[in-house]
Amino acid sequence: MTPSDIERLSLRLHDARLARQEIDRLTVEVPDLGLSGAYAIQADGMRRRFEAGERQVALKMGLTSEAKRTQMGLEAPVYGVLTDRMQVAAGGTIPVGTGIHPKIEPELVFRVGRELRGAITMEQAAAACTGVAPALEVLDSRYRGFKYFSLPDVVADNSSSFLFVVGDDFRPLEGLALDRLPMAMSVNGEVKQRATSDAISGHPLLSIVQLCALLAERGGVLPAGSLVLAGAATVAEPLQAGDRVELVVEGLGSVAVTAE
Ligand code: OOG
Ligand code: MG
Repeated sequence: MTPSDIERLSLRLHDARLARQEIDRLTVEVPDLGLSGAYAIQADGMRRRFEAGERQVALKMGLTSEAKRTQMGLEAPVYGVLTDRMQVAAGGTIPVGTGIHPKIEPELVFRVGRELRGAITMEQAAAACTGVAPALEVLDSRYRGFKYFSLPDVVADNSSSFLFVVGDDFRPLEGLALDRLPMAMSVNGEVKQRATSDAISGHPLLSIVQLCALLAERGGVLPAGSLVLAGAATVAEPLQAGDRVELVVEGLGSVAVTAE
């Protein structure tokens, strides 16, 4: 792929997002897209958003749970970049009409106090984290029907990022059994998804380890002060205007949001 291919394809996704218009997956036109081309398109799409004044505040891991990989028919974890403009305050409202076909999923979010890079251990990841909180990610895909795409398609589309919500109350990691936290996501008072936090990468801190490894493959680092969404513990639920969604994580607290 040439630099002009990368720009052309990232512009197509960028325009689709702004116009709320579904498009065909990129691999229809470029069957041999591959992951390195896909991350280059993702990075170019983020360049467009940064040039428009958005600021990177978080990174997300995706497809870290078996449930999600099976739901999407995809095989490996991926990452995406989240900006200040994508963050919705806890207890706030999700403007579903600004997306195409949004879905919501239960997550944990870490705050990382210092820069992390390359091959790190889980202990190093834990030591760098200044807190953990419940989080909800609202996904959207620029692709037709939000389905039947390949890993490179998802990655190029910033791993289906749209909006995210983090709990107000970050807790220190000390004393928390991070891989044994019961998580329950309810929609309009009815629990729709349940899991234990080890559904996220076997241990949610492993998501940070994997993220650093994936970033290093393309010369990237996890900047100090970043939030990291560790990946959904369960499949995502469709989100409609009027829905109130709450995630309760036993031992950690809760976060809620209302769709409008
Ligand atoms: C890809 C993004 C997955 C997660 O937490 O697993 C993700 C998708 O499902 O479209 O964010
Ligand atoms: Mg997610």
